[in-house]
Amino acid sequence: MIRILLALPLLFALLLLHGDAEARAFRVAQIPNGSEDGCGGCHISQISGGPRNAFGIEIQQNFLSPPGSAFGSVVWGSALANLDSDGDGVSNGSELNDPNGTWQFGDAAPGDPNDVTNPGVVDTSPPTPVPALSILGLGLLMSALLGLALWKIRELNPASR
Ligand SMILES: [Ca+2]
Repeated sequence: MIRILLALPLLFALLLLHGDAEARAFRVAQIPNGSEDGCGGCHISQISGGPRNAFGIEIQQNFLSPPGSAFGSVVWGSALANLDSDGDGVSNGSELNDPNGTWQFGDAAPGDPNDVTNPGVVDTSPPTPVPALSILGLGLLMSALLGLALWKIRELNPASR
């Protein structure tokens, strides 16, 4: 029993030290469509947290109330929505379906959840639609190349006719 009592302060200190990178699940509900990426909205891992991504670093440094508090709340609004934390050319608000930062804690998730991308990860931007003419052009090019290849094979091997 005494060993357990002696170990408790050590365990508490370890939790405090480790806790800096731990995801705080309550913050998921403090950003629009936060449940789409879960802890992965701000951290590398969607499940356990770990190191913060660019969006998580932005919030940790500039958008917590009280500032820098381990138990602070996310300050979601136009200032955070207008930034592009991951530098992919799409604002945080656009990635989370709230481009103007008008969503408030407790509101329904805005927009179509299928349009949500991670504001802390560059390669999760919505794919740019490929124009139909590009697809048609690529198809014609591939057909022409295939026809040319077949013609060349027949020319080189007359027995295949
Ligand atoms: Ca972005």
